[in-house]
Amino acid sequence: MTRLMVRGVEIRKGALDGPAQVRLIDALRPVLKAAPLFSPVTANGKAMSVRMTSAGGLGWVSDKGGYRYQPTHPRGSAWPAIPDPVLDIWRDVTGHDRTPDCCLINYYGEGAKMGLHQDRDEADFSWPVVSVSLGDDALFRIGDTVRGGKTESVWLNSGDVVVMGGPARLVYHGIDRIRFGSSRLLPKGGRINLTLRVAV
Ligand code: MD6
Ligand code: FE
Repeated sequence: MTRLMVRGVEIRKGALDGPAQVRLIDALRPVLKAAPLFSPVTANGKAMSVRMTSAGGLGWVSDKGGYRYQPTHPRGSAWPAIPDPVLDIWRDVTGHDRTPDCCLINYYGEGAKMGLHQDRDEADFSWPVVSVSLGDDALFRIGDTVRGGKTESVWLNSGDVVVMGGPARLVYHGIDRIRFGSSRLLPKGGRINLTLRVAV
């Protein structure tokens, strides 16, 4: 594993080896079955190209009513528990025993991307946000804590772990594009990104 620091964000390249990535996908399969991916709509009525779901006590949703953490999937059921291998990564990386409230699961199919944003719907920014990349390569753009600042981009590969904490907790970031079909981890291609957050 090599540690890269990009604008204060820690990128652990190759943090998870192939078998660990397969174990994660296996652990996510029942989660996706219990809480199917859905296409969130932003407050201005546009559908996001990324499909989402969550695990944990709280999930992140966005719809006409705005975006928020809530205890149920849009279909009304409680979110499934965060799988143990995912919690192990959180503990490993943060050293904290407090488990995250939310594991947001983002799926990028061909052409999907995510605009520059800050993760600021959580109550306490002293907790880091930890993310795990699985599947296709993605071009991750990292900016400043204010909109419009200088940005730097880095390719995230399957098995990379990103830690956004400390002074970089509120930097703008997004995914410009993925290289669809670059990985064979997911049978139908695409990319899964998990983000672990303490929300309340
Ligand atoms: C993605 N990641 O990798 C989008 N947020 O698909 C994020 O939005 C993100 O990687 C907070 C912390 C780490 C991240
Ligand atoms: Fe984010």
